[in-house]
Amino acid sequence: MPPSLRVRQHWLIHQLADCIEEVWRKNLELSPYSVPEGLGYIEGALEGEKLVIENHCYQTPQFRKLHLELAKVENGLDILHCVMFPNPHYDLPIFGCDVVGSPKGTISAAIADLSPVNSDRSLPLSYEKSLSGFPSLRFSQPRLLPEWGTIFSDYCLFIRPVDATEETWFLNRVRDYLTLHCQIAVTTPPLTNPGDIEKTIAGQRHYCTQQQQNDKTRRVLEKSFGSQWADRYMTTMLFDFAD
Ligand code: 18B
Repeated sequence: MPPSLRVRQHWLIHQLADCIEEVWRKNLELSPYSVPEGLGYIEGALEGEKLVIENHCYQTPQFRKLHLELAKVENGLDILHCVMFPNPHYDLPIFGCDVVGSPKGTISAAIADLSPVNSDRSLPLSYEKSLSGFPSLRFSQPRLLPEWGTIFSDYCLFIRPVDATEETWFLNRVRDYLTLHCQIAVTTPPLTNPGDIEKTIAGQRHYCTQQQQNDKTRRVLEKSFGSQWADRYMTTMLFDFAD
């Protein structure tokens, strides 16, 4: 195994990758997750633009898939992508995080959320109680969500951090969201009513079909791997759901 991509990535991405794995290890019982054939470590270079992708996946009793992905376009883009897909037998939101930047330069997008999966788009009370008490952060460049972004909660952070201070605020808030999420998840009893389980499955399906509409992600993947591959990757690796 070559050293993890993160050592060649933007500071914030490196820190976030370490932080996510640390919170997972500390709070959850991780088991291996088998990544679809050939999708663990990937290099693509159509149009001469080399893209390297590194996937780290786990599962736990409460999460059917924990996915941390690091990606690097050799001419500059650094990407961190993370999604925690709950086991649909638990009424838990979906933690997601996406950070896009250049290794030396700036971060253009930093997004993190605990996204609801029920039809009225509310978070379980335990989350609401804690999150509503977090002090608000005044980032100087908030960003507007795209049209498909109706899946995100009121606690969604979507910003362009302008300096190291704002990058650190983002990192710390992600750590707080993750820690809260893991701590609530391990004490949440499973659902017993088949109708409720159906609802969480439908909620995850909706989350994934919305995320699959992110043309900015699709374009980066298409440039290096072609459109068929990009489509397969977005539906089987990034945002898969049970039919
Ligand atoms: N994403 N992102 O994960 N995306 O995967 N991402 C971008 O400055 C990749 C998630 C989200 O404004 C951009 O505009 C690639 C998750 C939102 O229209 C690029 C991969 C979430 C936007 C990429 C990847 C999520 C966004 C443009 C696979 C949320 C803004 C950067 C490794 C939880 C979309 C910019 C818009 C943007 C790329 C959100 C290049 C290749 C989990 C909302």
